[in-house]
Amino acid sequence: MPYPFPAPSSDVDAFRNVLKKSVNIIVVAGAGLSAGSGLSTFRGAGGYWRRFKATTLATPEAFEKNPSRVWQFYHYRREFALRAKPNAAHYALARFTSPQIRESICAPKSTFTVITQNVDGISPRALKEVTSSVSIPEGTHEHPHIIEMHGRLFDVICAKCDHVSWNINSPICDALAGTEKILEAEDHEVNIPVENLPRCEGCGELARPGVVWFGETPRDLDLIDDLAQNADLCLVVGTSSTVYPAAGYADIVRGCGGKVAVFNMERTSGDEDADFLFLGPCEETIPAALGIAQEI
Ligand code: BV8
Ligand code: ZN
Repeated sequence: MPYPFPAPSSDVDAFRNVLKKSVNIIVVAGAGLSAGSGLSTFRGAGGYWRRFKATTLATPEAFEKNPSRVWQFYHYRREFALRAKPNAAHYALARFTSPQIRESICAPKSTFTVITQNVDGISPRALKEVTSSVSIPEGTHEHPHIIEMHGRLFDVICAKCDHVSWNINSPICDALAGTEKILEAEDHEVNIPVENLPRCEGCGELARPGVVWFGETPRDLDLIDDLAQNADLCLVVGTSSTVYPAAGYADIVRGCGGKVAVFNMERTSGDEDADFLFLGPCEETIPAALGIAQEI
């Protein structure tokens, strides 16, 4: 049944009507979701760490060539992510995970999954906090509430034996302590010997951050493809839609007859094809569009 809405509309009532008819809803989120929590994004001013483009450090080659530098980059992001607080957009999406809350907003028996490109762990933290006030059934492997498709900053994996450990130690090792304060390009770069970098708790080999680097295969691709093909509605939140395969899911949803709503501070590639476009800080536009109160 065709929806008679010109695209992209920023008509919240029209969006709510689509929500009302939507059964399977997904979110594709990016760094902009956590910008309101003080975390830098990958593009624009935030796209650089010291004199390095963040995307150039998020590669196996960069780690191979200079594990000290790459670990200092991820140590810096761990320290900021540990101190960051979920914002109103994280909480609104977390509350929307509650079937009871969705009952009055979406179609009966609706499903909702957040697919995030963010490795900061803030969406899972917001969800954990919210479960103290609203009933949310446990997520399952088949139906997780959140899919961290680019991995997790606080997972530490072994390049040799695949041992994975969850590590929120701050600092993660003594040699990295204080290096998060070295920001200026010209500042002397500390070259930490590999034996003093994070080691695998299993075999003692050099460990790496549990994130998906460029050229590596993202997580749960089959599950995500299924969700995209069965989604009635996809909320694209705080992403420049430039990194694949994440940037391709909105097209898949639209190609399968679903609707797409983009939430971003600015126009982004492909948003002209969306059905809805809500410009502004998502920590304001998401709670407003979903009609979910700000407090947890
Ligand atoms: C792969 C983890 C093979 C590490 C990351 C097709 C075409 C071209 C290239 C490719 C292609 N397919 C694959 C590629 C190569 C590559 C790629 O896409 N390159 C790009 C640069 C062209 N992709 C890969 O290598 C992927 N792997 O393809 O493997 C494969 C493929 C399929 C099946 C099997 C195998 C792996 C990519 C993952 C890399 N790892 N992160 C780490 O975090 O360090 S990517 C990383 O960068 C983030 O996770 C995120 O994905 C991306 C950054 O993008 P955004 O999150 O969107 O952030 P950005 O700063 O760009 O934008 C922020 C937006 O928010 C802005 O629009 C801004 O306006 C907005 N905003 C800001 N504040 C707010 C806001 N919006 C609302 N409210 C606010 N307050
Ligand atoms: Zn190991």
